[in-house]
Order: sequence, then C-alpha cells, then structure tokens
Amino acid sequence: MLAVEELTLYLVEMELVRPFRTSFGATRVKPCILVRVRSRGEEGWGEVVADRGPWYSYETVETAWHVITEFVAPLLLGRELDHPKDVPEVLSPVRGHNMAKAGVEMAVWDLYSRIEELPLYRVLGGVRREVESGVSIGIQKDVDSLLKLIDGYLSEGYRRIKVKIMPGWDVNVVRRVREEYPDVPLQVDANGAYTLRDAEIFKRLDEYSLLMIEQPLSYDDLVDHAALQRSLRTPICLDESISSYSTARCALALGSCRVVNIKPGRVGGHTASLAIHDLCASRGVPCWVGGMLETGVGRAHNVALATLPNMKYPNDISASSRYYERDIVDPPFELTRRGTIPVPEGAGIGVEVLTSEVERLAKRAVTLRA
Ligand code: OSB
Ligand code: MG
Repeated sequence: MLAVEELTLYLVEMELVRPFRTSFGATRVKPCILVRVRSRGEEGWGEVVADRGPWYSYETVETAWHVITEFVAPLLLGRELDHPKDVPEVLSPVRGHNMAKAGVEMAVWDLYSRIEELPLYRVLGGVRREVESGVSIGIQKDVDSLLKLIDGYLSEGYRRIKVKIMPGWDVNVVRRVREEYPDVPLQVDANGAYTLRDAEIFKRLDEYSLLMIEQPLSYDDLVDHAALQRSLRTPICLDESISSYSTARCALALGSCRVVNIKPGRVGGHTASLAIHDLCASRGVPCWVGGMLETGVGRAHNVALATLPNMKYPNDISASSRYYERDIVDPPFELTRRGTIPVPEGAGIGVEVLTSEVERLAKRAVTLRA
C-alpha cells in the first residue's frame, strides 16, 4: 500500500541543440512539466510531454498545469493505492487530458518501484537490458543538409532513420535518401499533414521499402487511415490517432494501422501503455516507443517501457546529447556503438534527477499536499 503525500510540479524550459521542425511547427525551446511525488520518505518523477501550444495534441503545458493542480492532484493525494495500476481508475473522473494524467501516473510508477527497490523496467515486465535506438530528423532547409545529418547519426550508430515529411518535402526527399542509403532502415512521419486526396503521394512512397509511414492523415482519424492502409504494402503506424487504450482498440478493429507507436506520455501513462502493448501483442501487431523530445526523466520512462517483448522496431529514444546540451538526470543517456541505450539497473527509473538543476531551470513551481 502507498499513498501520495506530496506532489510538486515544475514548469521547465530546455533549449534544444538544434531546432526541431515538423509539419505542425518548429520547436527551439521545449517546455515540459516535471512531476515529483513523495511517500514514505521516497520520491518518484514523471514528465508531462505537452508542448507550449495545441499543435501535436489539444493539451498544452498550461492546460496540464491547470488540470493537475485543480483536478488530478486532489483526486490522488492521500488516496491509498495497492499498485500504480490503480492510478487511472482514481483519475477516471477526469476525461481526456491523458498527457496531464500520464506525468503524474508515471511518477507513481517510479515511486512504487523505488519503494520496492526494483528497477522500473522489471516492475513493468520488461525483458531487455538494452533498447534499440533510432533517430527522428526534422524538416531541413534542403536535402543536402538532411543527408549530412543522416550521415552523422548513422556514424554515431543509430539503427534507424525517421524523416519528417510534409507536402512539398516528401517523395523527392525519400528518393534522394534512398539513392544515398539503399539499405538503411528508414521510415517517414507526416504528423497528420495529408488527406486521402494525396493517395498518389503514398502510392509513390510505397516503392521505397520504408519500414512504415507514421500518422499520414489527420490526428484524430481512424477510418481514412484504414482505407489508405488497404491500398498500401507499407505498414501505416499510428501515433497521434492513438490517444488512449480505447482508440488503440478501435484502430485495430478497423485495420487503421499495422504498427503502433506507443508514447506513455500521450496515452495516459504506463498502465495504458501496457494494455495497448498486450492488446497489440495478442493481435500480432508490433509496437515501438515514440518520443516527445523528453528530458532525461521522460526518456528514462520510455527506455523502461521499450524493454517489453512486443516492442519490435527501433524506438525514438536517442541519446540525451541529441536533444540537450545538458540533461537533468545523472548519468545522461548515451548511445552504445551498437546503436542501443543500456537500461538503468537501479531502483525506479534508475537515474538520479538533478533537483537543483530542475529548480534552477524552473519558471514556476508548486507543491500540493494531502
Ligand atoms: O511525431 O513522433 C512525433 C517530437 C515531438 C512531437 C511529435 C513527434 C516527435 C518526434 C521526436 O518525432 C521523437 C524524439 O523524441 O526523438
Ligand atoms: Mg510521430
């Protein structure tokens, strides 16, 4: 049994080593909310992956701050829990806002694992000591710049390249990358920038042996994706459209995708991620873990989740240095020459959160108690 006695939120801004551009906009400084929960002299950390504005999702750091302080924290604080899997039920009076809930829920998983003195990945049922690392590359000013970046990442050891696409930056880019790297594991991510009227573009992309095409159509669509998937050999992978366990069920029932990107920060946390993972495994649908430019806290949670058996592709979990000059965890995440990230073996997320660094970076903080 445990009960969260104290919950602290930090609004933090981290400058990226290079701006990250997608079909929905560019990010230079990534804001996030770090969540710390305390019980019985232990603490646990989580991260809310929402961005400054409602571009990837309707949630923002400010909606998450509001929903956690006004609704989520009062439901959770002082409630007796047998296990972190109880958290979603406790938070169920709040509809949606899965990013806000996830930051808190994952902090409770870390807390519980530390109390049990077990690494989080083992508590989750993970089976790997290292996870495969891919890299997601934003839209560049020209293809030569992109090829140069790809070259650098491949020589660092990354096992898979993901290229962001949007109308005007798609087939020609993929053709040039394939000419240069005929065999590299390659996928594209449109972040919802196309419609079924662009079927011709997907027919052409279908010729480049891509591992998958991620979120080609609208962020909340499942039906058009099912139609597009029927017309393609390349698997469609859904990201934005799978905002919860329930939407994952719908996507599989409709045949909207053949691969699922699980971001625990998007779907409500680890409990929902495990349920989606197990559902996909039972249907023979492979998964992998996506990323949201997390700090070391969110990254540690993603690494733990990526140790599950049905994570069958390289993950968007790159080294800390690919995102930030200085991460807020110790040690920072580093890439092996094999293109993997070793899974921390310490209790909980297995890395130390540099609290004084978090407090220095924090634009705002609040502590709530039972
Ligand atoms: O669509 O996967 C995405 C980053 C921010 C928002 C959405 C996405 C991404 C990425 C980067 O692709 C993944 C990473 O953290 O490395
Ligand atoms: Mg994506």
